[in-house]
Amino acid sequence: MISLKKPLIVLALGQLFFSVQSSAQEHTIHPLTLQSVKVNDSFWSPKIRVWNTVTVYDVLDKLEGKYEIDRPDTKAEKERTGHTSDAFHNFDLVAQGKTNIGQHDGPPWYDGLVYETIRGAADILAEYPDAKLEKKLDAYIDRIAAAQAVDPDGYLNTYTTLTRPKQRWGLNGGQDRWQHDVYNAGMLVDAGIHYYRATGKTKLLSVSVKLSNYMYKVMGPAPKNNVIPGHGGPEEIELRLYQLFKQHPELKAKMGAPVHEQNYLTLAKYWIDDRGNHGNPDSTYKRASDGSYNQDAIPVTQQTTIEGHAVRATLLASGVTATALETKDPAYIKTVNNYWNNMIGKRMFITGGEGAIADDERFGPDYFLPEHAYLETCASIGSGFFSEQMNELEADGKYMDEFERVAYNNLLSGVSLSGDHYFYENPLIATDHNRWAWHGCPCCPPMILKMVSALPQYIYGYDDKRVYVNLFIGSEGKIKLDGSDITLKQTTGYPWKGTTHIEVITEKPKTFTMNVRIPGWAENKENPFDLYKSNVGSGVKLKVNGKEIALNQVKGYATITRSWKKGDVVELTLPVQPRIVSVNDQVKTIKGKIAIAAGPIVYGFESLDNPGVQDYTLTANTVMAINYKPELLNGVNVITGETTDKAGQQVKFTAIPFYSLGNRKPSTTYQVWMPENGK
Ligand code: FUB
Ligand code: ZN
Repeated sequence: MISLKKPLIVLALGQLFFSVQSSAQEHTIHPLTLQSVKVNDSFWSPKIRVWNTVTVYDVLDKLEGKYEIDRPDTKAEKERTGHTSDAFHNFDLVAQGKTNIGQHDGPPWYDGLVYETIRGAADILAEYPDAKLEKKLDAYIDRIAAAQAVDPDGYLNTYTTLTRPKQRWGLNGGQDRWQHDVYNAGMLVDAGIHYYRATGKTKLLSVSVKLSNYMYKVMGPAPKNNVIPGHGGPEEIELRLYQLFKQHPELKAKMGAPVHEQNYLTLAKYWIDDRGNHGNPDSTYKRASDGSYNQDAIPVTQQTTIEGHAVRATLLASGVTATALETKDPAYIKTVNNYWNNMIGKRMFITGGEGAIADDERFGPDYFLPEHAYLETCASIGSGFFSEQMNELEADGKYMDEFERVAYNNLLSGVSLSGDHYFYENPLIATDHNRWAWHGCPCCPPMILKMVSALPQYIYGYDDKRVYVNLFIGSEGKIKLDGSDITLKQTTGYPWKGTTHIEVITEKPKTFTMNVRIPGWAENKENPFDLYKSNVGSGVKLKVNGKEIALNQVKGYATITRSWKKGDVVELTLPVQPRIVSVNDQVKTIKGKIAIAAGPIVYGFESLDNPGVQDYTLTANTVMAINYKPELLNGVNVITGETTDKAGQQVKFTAIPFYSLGNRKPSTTYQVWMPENGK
């Protein structure tokens, strides 16, 4: 049984098409716009259909309070208030001018979860127009704008207004770490940007501008107030607001408020640089330290390890990386490398999970990787966003290896195959671990929506001379490279099969470099720091137009430079076959245990297929078979083999992808790591 040691609930599209692809610089990678990628993939497309038709509506309905009670926390909340928690009702109360009424539905960050869901939904709309969804979102946006309109400064955080209006931003004895004023504001701005990019509509963006202007006015070096976000994330978003207006100055006139985009960059940098600066206790410019929990014990550029609340830490890390990309500040670049190296080299779980410790939902110490770890879905997603940003900064395939690990494992496990039940914790061993319909702290479903809707952008990338194939997902990506329109068309059976074809479509022959990521696991480098080890032999092959070519690798990518003409095809073969993964000797918590993976997918053993699994051992050189079962769990590769139980009896085992565990009844007992036979 999973237990939370400390329950956290203390409760004109065409114009946009190429427009963000203009400032290419060598060796910083740019992702594509959502409108320039179309996914058509046997693994992802059916899932995307479920997320677009079930999950996004499910999350919005549940945020409206339409959820089944299947947990003690949602039950207790309903008993306390007499109703289910409706996030939109909070906005309506504020719009009616209510304040200080001691009543607010859901956690203080409920507004933020609405905005995050709107961001995810906006990205869905950018790829898959859906008039019904857009109408629904427009109606929510009207209610949000109405709530902001009652405040002359444009302030908006329903929790603070309804329960402690004198403590905006955590000032006057409040605590932003709890109130989430700045976090919620950041998520609002993010939603405004994404909704504009998807639909061209500016209402939510204008709300975002007013709120950002207000934050810029009240937060900053003295004589302003010493305020940092009580939860990382807003740093990256204010930077995005700055970038949006830099790219589209014509938008400023539509905001109904002044736009000085430089202020948003200043604010983002202030929120990074002010961490660790608690002010002189005798001055008015002071605040309580949020400690390492909120990455605030010491200045960011002095932080050499990734610490504290794992969602806060990974979102801050992503924000510092994005700011480093913009400013090229060497101190930021050094810091984010330190964060990433520590996270991936010493604290990451085999499924891409992050945050070992339930208490405070924190990163644990180095090499502390217990099977029962907490591993919040949001933390893994935060680390995925961070890794993607690192790849944009450093152009090194190892970052996308770790993005991919998250995507195929700890991200997908967070949502049921039916698309309407969710995991908060994703431990590597569990009994009676069930996805829930709704949670007292339902932060993970909106994060899942944000990541799955953004993911197509990261399949390809480009700089001024090169295109990058980062992920193996059937798709078409349109790239403007050095003045030429290039389309890359990918077909693949990945992750179940190892062969991918990438067709180049270009009007005229053009010389450029195509960088194709070669995953570390395919070359016996399970982890760049040897935190995990595996050996799948040699099976990577690369062909151009049917002819094998030498693997010329630079920083995790096979590079192919030639004059490309329409119809040229690159064929990549990766050894997607079962492999045994072991762990670095420094990891005492899973000493003597091994796990199974194939391609990017980590496998687990569910008691339904493996009665008595708790007594199994595994032999490192066991012979394993891998077969696709279309009728099982919406179609998965299953790994089978023979081993012995602790009594020495021969037993057959069946392993299924980690992400698919817990989708069948009645079994929800599973484990990933197995004691190695003889160890
Ligand atoms: O604080 C908002 C969200 O609630 C965090 O990101 C989650 O970890 C949960 O604590
Ligand atoms: Zn979460």
